[in-house]
Amino acid sequence: MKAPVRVAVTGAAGQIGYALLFRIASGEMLGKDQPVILQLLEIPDERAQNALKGVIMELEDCAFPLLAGIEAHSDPMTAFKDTDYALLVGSRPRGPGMERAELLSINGAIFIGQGKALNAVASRDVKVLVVGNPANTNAYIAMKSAPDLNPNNFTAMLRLDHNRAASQIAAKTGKAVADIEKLTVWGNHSPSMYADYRFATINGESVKSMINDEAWNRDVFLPTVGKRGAAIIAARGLSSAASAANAAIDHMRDWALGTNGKWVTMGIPSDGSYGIPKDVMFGFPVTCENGEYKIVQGLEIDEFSRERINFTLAELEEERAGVAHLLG
Ligand code: NAX
Repeated sequence: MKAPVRVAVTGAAGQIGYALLFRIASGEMLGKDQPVILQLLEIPDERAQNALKGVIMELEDCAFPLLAGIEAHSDPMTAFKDTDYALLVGSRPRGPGMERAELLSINGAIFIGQGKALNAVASRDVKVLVVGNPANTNAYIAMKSAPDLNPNNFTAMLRLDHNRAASQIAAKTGKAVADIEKLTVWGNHSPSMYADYRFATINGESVKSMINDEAWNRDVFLPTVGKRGAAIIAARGLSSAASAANAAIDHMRDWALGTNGKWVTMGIPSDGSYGIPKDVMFGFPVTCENGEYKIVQGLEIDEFSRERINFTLAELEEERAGVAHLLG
């Protein structure tokens, strides 16, 4: 059996946490031969800490053979100690009447603190996934607050958008979701994202030619994927949790264990590819190997795609400008 690795999860007593922790502990994220120690962070608030205690009791009661330890924390400086993986799920949701600037600055403070704590105490190879919204900008803030860590170790979750796009395409074509390859989502995890199936194939056949309907792409597919989160809130009265947890598992598993050449979507700091300014935390098509991701290069960006990419980029640039004063 391998030596245990440390996995920190923030917002551990929340909805996504509840759908996520049991799957990490059962080996679905890092493999059925990889023991894990869970380092769980919640806010110091008594109700949150009590809820966390309850979740821990349930984790214990599963008697997972791979769960080598569980810790409850209220301070990122202890929660992130030596952690190899950090899933930053907890953030402050937008309250009624809250201005965007206020949301960005409250979350700015959280992710500056967590970035600094990772910088100070996490494993030097820690892999960080930010789920808490606004995910891309929160990941950017954490990355900028951790100057001693490799910026490429900070990522944001676009995988839920990717999986949503795949499921819409499977439904439209009547094919199996597992057979869809070379799909991607560019940009921000927000309704501005650009889900792009121009390069996608199903058993080697072009999805674009199979669908052959630009109006469906523009008027049905993109709005459906972009507004799927809102549709789930409208139907369930709560935001997506199990599908978000599933996407977080997919993202980390693929990053850690590799994709065997398959494309997946990750929000990562841009290296300047496709004209996206360096450091912008942007959804790109990537492949993963040996614990590292690599942007798929050489894709043609047509006029419609450039417009959509510029639109989601402008939103991210605006968010980045909105937090610049916090980062000094
Ligand atoms: P919940 O409100 O159920 O849980 C969030 C938990 O985080 C709470 O228990 C809270 O006490 C805790 N928390 C807040 N601030 C914290 C901090 N500074 N340190 C540690 N814990 C903290 O929300 P949930 O439904 O679990 O969603 C969590 C986040 O994921 C939200 O920001 C949500 O918007 C975001 N999402 C992101 C998605 C993505 O694709 N990137 C999709 C799903 C989800 O909407």
